[in-house]
Amino acid sequence: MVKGLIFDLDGVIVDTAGYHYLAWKKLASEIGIDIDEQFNQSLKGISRVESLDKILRHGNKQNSFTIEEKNMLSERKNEYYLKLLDNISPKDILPGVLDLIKQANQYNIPCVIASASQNAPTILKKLAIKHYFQSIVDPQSLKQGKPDPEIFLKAARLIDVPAQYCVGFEDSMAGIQALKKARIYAIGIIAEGPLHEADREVYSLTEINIHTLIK
Ligand code: B16
Ligand code: MG
Repeated sequence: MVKGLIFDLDGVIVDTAGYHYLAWKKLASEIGIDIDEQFNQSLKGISRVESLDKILRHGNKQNSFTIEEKNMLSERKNEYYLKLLDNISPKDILPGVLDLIKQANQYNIPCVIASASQNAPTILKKLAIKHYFQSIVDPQSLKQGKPDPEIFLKAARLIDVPAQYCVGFEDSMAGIQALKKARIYAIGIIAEGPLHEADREVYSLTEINIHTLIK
């Protein structure tokens, strides 16, 4: 019986991976590194700092910048990303999301966001759905990113529901692994490729029936 719903953001509620990609590509090209869409897949669910480190390693420039310079590069990428986010609105909410969170609210099943994105509150406001969520995990409060289970265990604590009574929705491999380590039932939203480690794979949240979850 499910008593709490835990949502990843990018790739589950809204598809912002393309905007992350454009912003990283611009930043990377400014420092002489080329990234393609396939490489971008490996950045899904990974924090901003880790993403930059991966890009620098990809371009063999892992020792070319000081910590201060890397902070400036991350901030610059975020400025590019935020500019691109100007375009998003409720029409970008992925299929099935609104019905699911509205129904969960009706049945008093708390919903919580467990995203690596520091921009989650801004994005949820732009989508006009922030009020459906009881809580948002602050990714800066975490010691480890996904695939460590910390973010999902914290999400379950924030809504005061034991992990075994929660369901988590994720689109990244790192996120599915984190859910499994937290012993949370993992539903994988398939975009590019399969998420075989998930307990269940769906193409969109339209396939999720709240009544089946909570009975
Ligand atoms: P920000 P999720 C993740 O969101 C993205 O998948 C990942 O590509 C991004 O680097 C990360 O958020 C950090 O985002 O730069 O906005 O803090 O999938 O965990 O919701
Ligand atoms: Mg995601």
